Amino acid sequence: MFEKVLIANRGEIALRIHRACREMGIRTVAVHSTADDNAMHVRLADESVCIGPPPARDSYLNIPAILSAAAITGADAIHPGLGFLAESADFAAMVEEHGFTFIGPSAEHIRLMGDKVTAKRAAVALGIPVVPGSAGGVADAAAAAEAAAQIGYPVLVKAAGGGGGRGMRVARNLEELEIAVPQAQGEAKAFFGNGEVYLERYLGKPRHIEVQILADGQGGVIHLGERDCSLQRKHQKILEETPSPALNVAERQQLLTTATDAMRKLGYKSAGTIEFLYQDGAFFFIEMNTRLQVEHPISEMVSGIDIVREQIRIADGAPLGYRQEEVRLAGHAIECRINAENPETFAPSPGCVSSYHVPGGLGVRVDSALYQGYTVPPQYDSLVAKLVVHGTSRNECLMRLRRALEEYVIGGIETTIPLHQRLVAAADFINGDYDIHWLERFLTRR
Ligand code: MV4
Repeated sequence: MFEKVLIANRGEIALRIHRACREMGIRTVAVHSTADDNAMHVRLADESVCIGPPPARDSYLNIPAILSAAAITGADAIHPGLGFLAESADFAAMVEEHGFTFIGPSAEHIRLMGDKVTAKRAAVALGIPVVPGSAGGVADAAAAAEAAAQIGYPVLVKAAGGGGGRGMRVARNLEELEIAVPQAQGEAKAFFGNGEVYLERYLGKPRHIEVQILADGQGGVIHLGERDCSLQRKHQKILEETPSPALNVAERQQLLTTATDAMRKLGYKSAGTIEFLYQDGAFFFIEMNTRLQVEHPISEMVSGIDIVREQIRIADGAPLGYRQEEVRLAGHAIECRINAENPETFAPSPGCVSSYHVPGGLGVRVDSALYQGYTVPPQYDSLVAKLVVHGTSRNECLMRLRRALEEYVIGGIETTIPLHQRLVAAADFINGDYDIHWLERFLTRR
């Protein structure tokens, strides 16, 4: 097993990885920017290395600085966490070329899934249902028009290099398509340096449901159930839950076995998530995330399996510690993403945390790098805490979540806790009756 792991990240996820390492007897190296001198991930790590100034491109995205930090501290492996370099195939390859182990999938699988056109082609080959659409990219509006005539309107123009909704345009007819294609190409080129776009039938009211996979690259593949991530605003997830209130037993089984079988066929290794849109009883592959995800704790809460520990064991060459028959998914779990933002305008609210009280008790988990007296820097993501609650039933989980939200005190900065309190009191949410557009409509009410 590794003796020392460098964690190439910050905040709550760096802490999460540190905790898994500690429990495994692995020493940790934190890296940090000068904005994070006093960060909790630096304080808890066995060693730390400053890798640059506050802008992420000069520090948390600075590959030479990170590799140098690993070399001088004698780390065996590098965990990229999420965001930053976690889905950079080039980084994964360079880590290995420099003699360290990358705690994640192969650079080839990261690259395959990073391009949405090649990912979709792979999904088809693996027997995963995809949204009907163009066969690969479309070169221009004329080619798009031909594809759209086959698919039927409305269609969605998507960026091959994309994700997160950038370079996406809905077209309801030919006239709109002729505008949408060059617009999407321009935006895609500007954001991803890749102007390639493709077409899909536009689903008007889907849910976003994803499957958590763990695979050892030796034939061992398990799922840890699905997560419903439909509650989002501007492509930022706000609250996630498992199991999805939308699926019946047969649909769930079909979804989970399809995803698991596909990853076995692919020879995938590490943790991964397959994202689907679900509408009118059918599910369609949209993307695969080849990394640990923010919302992984809800899958841990219902399965009792430490996903980060399994990632580390797998990277070390060990077979999966579990067979599917040994995985028991019990009860219900919900995660509230708590951001340092105004709960109505979503304006960032960095600053000093003047008072801090964390909820606890049965079934309550808080993943956060906050502490009283800490100053949330303005340079990074506004996620400051994840409140994760488990209950034997969805109703018990909701009752516990309301109680935990009441207990949580984060003083001195604005947070989205009041938004979550409104959300858990909303009838549609209580009934599990929501799609990917529900939250944005809810936010315009009142
Ligand atoms: C879609 C869709 C409707 N139809 N594809 C948005 C981000 C990207 N990763 C996939 N996205 C969507 N793809 C088809 N064919 C609607 C969305 C979408 C969405 C998906 C998941 C979660 C939130 C979303 C919000 C708006 C649009």
